[in-house]
Amino acid sequence: MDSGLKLFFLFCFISFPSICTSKHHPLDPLSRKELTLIKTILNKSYHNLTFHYVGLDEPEKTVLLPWLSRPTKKTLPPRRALVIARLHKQTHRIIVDLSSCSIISDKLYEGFGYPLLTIEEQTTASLLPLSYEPFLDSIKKRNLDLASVVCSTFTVGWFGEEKMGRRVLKIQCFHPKDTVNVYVTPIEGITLVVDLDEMKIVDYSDRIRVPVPKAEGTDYRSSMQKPPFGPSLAYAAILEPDGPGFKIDGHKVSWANWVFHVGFDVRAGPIISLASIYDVEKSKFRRVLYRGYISEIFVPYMDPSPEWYYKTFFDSGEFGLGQGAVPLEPFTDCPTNAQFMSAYYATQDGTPVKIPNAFCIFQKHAGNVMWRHTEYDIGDQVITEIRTEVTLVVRMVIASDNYDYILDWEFKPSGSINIKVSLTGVLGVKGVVYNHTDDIKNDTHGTLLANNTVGTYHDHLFTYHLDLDVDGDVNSFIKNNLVTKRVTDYSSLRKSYWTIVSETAKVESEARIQLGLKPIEMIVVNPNKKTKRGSSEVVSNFAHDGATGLCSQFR
Ligand SMILES: *[C@@H]1O[C@H](CO)[C@@H](O)[C@H](O)[C@H]1NC(C)=O
Ligand SMILES: *[C@@H]1O[C@H](CO)[C@@H](O)[C@H](O)[C@H]1NC(C)=O
Ligand SMILES: *[C@@H]1O[C@H](CO)[C@@H](O)[C@H](O)[C@H]1NC(C)=O
Ligand SMILES: [Cu+2]
Repeated sequence: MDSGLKLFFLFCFISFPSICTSKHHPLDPLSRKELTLIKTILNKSYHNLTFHYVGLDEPEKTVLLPWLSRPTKKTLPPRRALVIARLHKQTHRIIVDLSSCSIISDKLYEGFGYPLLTIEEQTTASLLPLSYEPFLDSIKKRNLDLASVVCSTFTVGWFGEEKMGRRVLKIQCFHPKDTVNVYVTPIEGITLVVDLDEMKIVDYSDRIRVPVPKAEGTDYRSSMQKPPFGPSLAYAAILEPDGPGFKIDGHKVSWANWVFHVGFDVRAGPIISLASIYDVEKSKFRRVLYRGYISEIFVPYMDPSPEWYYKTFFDSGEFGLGQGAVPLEPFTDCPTNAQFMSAYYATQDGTPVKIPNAFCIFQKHAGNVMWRHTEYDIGDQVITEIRTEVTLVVRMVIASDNYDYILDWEFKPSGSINIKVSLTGVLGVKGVVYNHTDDIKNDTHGTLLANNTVGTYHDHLFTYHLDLDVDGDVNSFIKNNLVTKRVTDYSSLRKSYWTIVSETAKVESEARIQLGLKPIEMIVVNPNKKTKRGSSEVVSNFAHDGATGLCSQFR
């Protein structure tokens, strides 16, 4: 045993008690200390490993549930990390056990696709064009100022290739000369391809030439705005004389009738687990959601041209929502009454990075009414009862290139969880020759927004992983179809009415739904728990009105 190894064991031995005698909840994200430990463990066994994903290897539900019902040290699931790393142009899935400081398994990943991009490799790749001769020639030919050129990296999409190719990114560049709004100044027509494992340019094309949009009036800094959009908009302070109304204990949050766990993952961003709501009649907490997070955001642009066809981004799986989380600014990103929580992720060499204020948690006083009733029908009395709506919001903001996503998990005392996504930021635009809609000859696949500037049609499609545990983990998914009944036998004066026709999914494929304008109600029930009236006791209901509401009704 060399002295380095001895030192390492010592380190492990010393760190172990504080890490594992566990003030940690089994679902807590990896701490700074744990990330450092993982880096140390892996660097002992591998050289030149690049870390693309380091996260909690979450205990299986079947392992976690016994701990939940009897949270003792004996039932505490082992604390493990999953590391996805690149080594010699291959992808490894490595499981590290944090209590024994050992590598439990290392499997080569032989499937299609590649791990998350690291921030470092994207930054390095985006600088390559600036010293690439053919690119410099193209910039000169366009009479552009090299000092103003910045480049950005784009994933290449998948178009049915069956063999693994090279791990490549495409690069396109911008010319933000008199603006900080980079994305409205595309140098259209130039595309570079970078092999990330070699970190060099392997393909180059300068296909078309169009003017770089002038980007006049697009600087978004508030100092550049005129009222009412400029700095003159008033702020408001929220007074909570009785305190914030919620309690944070590690990663566990309790508020009103709710308790839940807030986790963080470099890929998924925020993870809400074990959300339970207090049943006053039964004097106990009953679980609603085992685990929920965004599993993917798909952003395909609707332009088949060589410069745009490949823009079919997976913002979570390719770029990492957690990796894109920004430090939230008190008083602007979140109201004055917010409290903040930090997050950690590992860089390409495994070093932990802190995202201060990655989460904010606050009571939202939106001026809404939760419930009310005015009753005139009791003799001379008029009864008016009003409950003001106060909700609890857990917020994270992800900056994903030109876009900023505001992700809110909003808990309501009524038992609803409102999952909200707001899209903001700046547009990604395409440079065109046209200055007026009447001049357009060829399809631009978007809307002409300014001279030489088209906002390309595209979608942002959000997929949520929602493992609902409605009062236990044996649940059913039911589709309540609202079906029109015609009255043809003159048994009623009504000609038609609607009724509910329920379908319970027996296998997962039966739960697939093509969302459209058909009125359906999607509910998750616990068929084993019945009310005194015989209906399923707890119901979760996905609102189907554009909002991604999730309400739990304890009937
Ligand atoms: C479009 O406007 C730009 C200035 O924004 C100008 O340089 C260019 O000549 C105009 N193109 C046409 C076709 O009018
Ligand atoms: C329009 O499309 C045609 C055929 O694809 C092409 O030859 C031509 O250069 C395009 N014109 C412009 C202004 O983009
Ligand atoms: C936009 O293009 C039109 C037509 O070519 C031109 O008259 C106008 O000056 C341009 N606007 C700007 C802001 O460059
Ligand atoms: Cu968009």
